[in-house]
Amino acid sequence: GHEGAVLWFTGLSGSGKSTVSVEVEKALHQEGLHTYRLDGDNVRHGLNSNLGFSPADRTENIRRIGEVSKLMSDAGLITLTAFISPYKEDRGQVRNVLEEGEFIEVFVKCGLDTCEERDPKGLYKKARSGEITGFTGIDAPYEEPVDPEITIETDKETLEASVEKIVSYIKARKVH
Ligand code: GGZ
Repeated sequence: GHEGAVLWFTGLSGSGKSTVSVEVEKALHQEGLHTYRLDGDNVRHGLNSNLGFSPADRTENIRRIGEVSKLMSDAGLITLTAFISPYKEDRGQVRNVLEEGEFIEVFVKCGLDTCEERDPKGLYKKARSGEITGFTGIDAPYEEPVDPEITIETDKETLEASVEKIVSYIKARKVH
């Protein structure tokens, strides 16, 4: 049986990937499901501490996270990942290393204007002023998912509604 799965959140900085994934994890726990969450705090400071934000480094970041997610999913966990993962091809590669139905792409859709208004770490401001370069959405690309399993719109719907969409998808999922 394949009880594990990977909820792969993708979206701009400030779109709400972390916030939503934290709340989804809480809700899944209440359903008695076992989870693990991967995000910048536990991955970019450890496993991927040798990687920056060049296109090649982002690709390698996503590849490693994909492989780790596969192991965790094999262990039966619902794994939640919260990385920008800006390249369509890189996300497609992760989908390819997982089994059919195991990869659940969650597009965290949010207008750049809203992300920039939120700017929780002041990074958009630095990117606009040129203090940092190669920032996603400003002078580095974000390639939107074409056919994601789930789309949430954090600038249009409540956090509760976004969480409910994802949790109901997981509950309805057929485990082969
Ligand atoms: C985008 C950057 C950059 C650049 C640092 N571009 O809002 P945050 O701070 O917490 O989320 C961003 C995070 C992105 O790391 P990921 O591992 O998710 O990126 S990727 O999937 O593209 O590999 C932001 C911060 O790191 N950050 N520099 N240049 N975000």
